[in-house]
Amino acid sequence: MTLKEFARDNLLVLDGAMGTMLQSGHDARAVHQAYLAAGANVILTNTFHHKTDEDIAAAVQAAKEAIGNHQSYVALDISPTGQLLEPMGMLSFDDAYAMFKRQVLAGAQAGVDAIYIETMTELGEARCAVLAAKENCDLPVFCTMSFEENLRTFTGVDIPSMALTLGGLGVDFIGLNCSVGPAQMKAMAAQLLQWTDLPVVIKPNAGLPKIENGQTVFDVTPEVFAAQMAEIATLGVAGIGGCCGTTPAFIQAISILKRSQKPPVEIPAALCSATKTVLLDRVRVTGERINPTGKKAFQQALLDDDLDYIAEQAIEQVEAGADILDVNVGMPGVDEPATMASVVTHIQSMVHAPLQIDSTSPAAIEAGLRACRGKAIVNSVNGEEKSLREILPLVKKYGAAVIGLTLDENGIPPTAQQRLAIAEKILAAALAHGIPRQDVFIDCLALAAGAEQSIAYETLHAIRLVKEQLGLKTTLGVSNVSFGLPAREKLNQTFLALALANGLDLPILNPNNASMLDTIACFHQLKNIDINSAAYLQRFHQAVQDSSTSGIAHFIHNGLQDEARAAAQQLLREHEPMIIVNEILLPILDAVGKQYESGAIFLPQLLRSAQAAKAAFDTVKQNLPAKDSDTSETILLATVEGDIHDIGKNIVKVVLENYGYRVIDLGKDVPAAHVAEQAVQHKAKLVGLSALMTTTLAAMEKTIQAIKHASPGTVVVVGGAVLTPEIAQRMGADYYAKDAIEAVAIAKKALDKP
Ligand code: THG
Repeated sequence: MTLKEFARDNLLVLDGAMGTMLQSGHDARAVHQAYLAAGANVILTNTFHHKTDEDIAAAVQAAKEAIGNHQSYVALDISPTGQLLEPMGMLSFDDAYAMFKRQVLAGAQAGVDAIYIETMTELGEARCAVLAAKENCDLPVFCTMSFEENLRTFTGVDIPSMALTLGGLGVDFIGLNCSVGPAQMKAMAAQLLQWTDLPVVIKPNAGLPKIENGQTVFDVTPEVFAAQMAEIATLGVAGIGGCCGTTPAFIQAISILKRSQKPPVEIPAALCSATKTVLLDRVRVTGERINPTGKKAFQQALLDDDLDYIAEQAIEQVEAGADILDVNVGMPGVDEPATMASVVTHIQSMVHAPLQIDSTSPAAIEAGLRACRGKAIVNSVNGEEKSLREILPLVKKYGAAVIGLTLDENGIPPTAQQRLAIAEKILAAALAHGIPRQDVFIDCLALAAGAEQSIAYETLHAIRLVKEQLGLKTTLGVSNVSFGLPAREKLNQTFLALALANGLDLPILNPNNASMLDTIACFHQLKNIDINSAAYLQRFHQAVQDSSTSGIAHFIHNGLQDEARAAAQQLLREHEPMIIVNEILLPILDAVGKQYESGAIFLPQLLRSAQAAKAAFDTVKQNLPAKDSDTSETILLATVEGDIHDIGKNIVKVVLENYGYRVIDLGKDVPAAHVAEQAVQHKAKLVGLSALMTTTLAAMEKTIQAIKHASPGTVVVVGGAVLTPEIAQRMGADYYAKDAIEAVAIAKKALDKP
């Protein structure tokens, strides 16, 4: 029986923690045997770190030997790269893909039963790993991500966005692992089950970490774990297991649980980025401005590869009220697939809005879909056989939605009935490719009323027919209607109102035209979608709007480096450098930090803002007297020995630097003695240490002792996923920082004392 067949009727019992078991003296095969004896029927290979092909082959071999003739399965464990992908970090999509592909090929070659991608916190990286698995083997693919108690990963991914995106890519099992215990994970599991039809696997930690007799332990016993997992099992999950802190006793205790039927769910029609899911439960605006048509400045930006100019268009439209952004980069002289990929990548680090990939080139569409970190819309297919044949497989493969234009080999038909017939044909083709009905949006095509007045109104009729007869969502490039006429905005606004009344869901328009968004706000009020007129009142009651969309605060908030640099240059004409730093830049950074702490923005925005602030800061620093700019104290950072996961440390580095501190980064997997020696050599007043894994907490403690021994005056701050303030204190650290913003506050305290 294959793993997928087995999983249809049986509860998958996965194994528990590997690292801590290995530390207590077992070899990998003995750990596997202990979990199998406890009742596990799926075991994960000892490959959490990226290993050589030989290591992977040996790890798979050990797992297979342990299984012998148990009715059990071996899954290849694949973990995050430990680096952030571009543009947030330095790792390119292609390099990350190559790393995952190598692991998948080695595992498949060694004969695993499944690929198990786990502990992911960045949706772009999870997608990259899933694509590498799907494109290089035929094995079932698991993908599980790690959410914190606020139901987001540390890069801001939310559960609906994960479910929509990974489900669309065709993973076979989806789930949650690590970060919290079963008590905290239950709410996460319930939300995930609302957003997916896929079998769900849940692998929490043994509660939350605490210190006992100088050791890090987790606070839940096997009995309590099993009781809490029983509640999760009754929700209808397909697999259960344990992550950090769990042992064979935990797996034994849950192995008696039975599979409960998952109640069927209706997954809402929705699109998403990595951090935001947009429900299609009302009119949603697609911003059309990222498009070179008729715009000299935009065309020049494309030719110059000026991504910040394009990002500014994205930010402006979202601030004006766009829910989705159309991205079109097609023009002569531009390598459309490459440009589509880089523009999509860049925009995504600046705004949360889902994207619509607008191109007639299948290669450009695929490049855009590959780079996209969420569930996108493909704009578009039409009724021509060639279009359907080339585009629909891409839509299916990447789990996107798709716009169907009601035209075919004979052009745009004049009557609504003929356009309905093309819509039907497109729908049938989409369904045949396995694209769900709710992901097909029909564009009945607005024509220029000045040129084709006799049939312009027919578009409205076609929208109604598509709505009533096919029940599909509709989209429309509204401003086509006024082409070549005066008073375009008035005609557009009236046409929009009529189209909404006939069932238009996704108008494509310029959101900077406030009158168009006014019309939509009014429509929602009249349609009783805007309950208690809340949005209406917010839009029209606010007398004075904040008009500060220029200036350095805006540029830093939106992560626009070139603009921030130019604005700093401008400020230098009017203010002293130290005034700019202390009274303008630092307060802006503090405001950004507060937004991050409150969950208003996420890690990608924080990093972009920090980088823009650094650009401004560097500009100002060139004008500081040498003495002033050299007084900054040195901070040492290191990820402790045995740990290669240094994302957290890298983020802290960027943010500290942008507050003007001099940071020396010792890297990852750094021996205690080396950190201590460097602390002495640089007379460091502050050292920051990070560790991601429970197994490296001992190395962290040893490093703290070495620093304190060699340089008693040095202050030590620690951070990392498995740490708590309590553990930090027990280890002898002076401070615990839960994130980069706290690290800055601590640096201020430790270094800036008068
Ligand atoms: N249906 C679908 N997709 C579409 C369209 C559609 N994508 C492209 C287009 N139509 C919608 N997008 C745009 C983008 C740019 C402009 C208009 C529509 C545009 N307008 C000004 C003009 O017409 O001269 C340019 C000047 C300016 O705005 O500054 O360029 O129908 N599915």
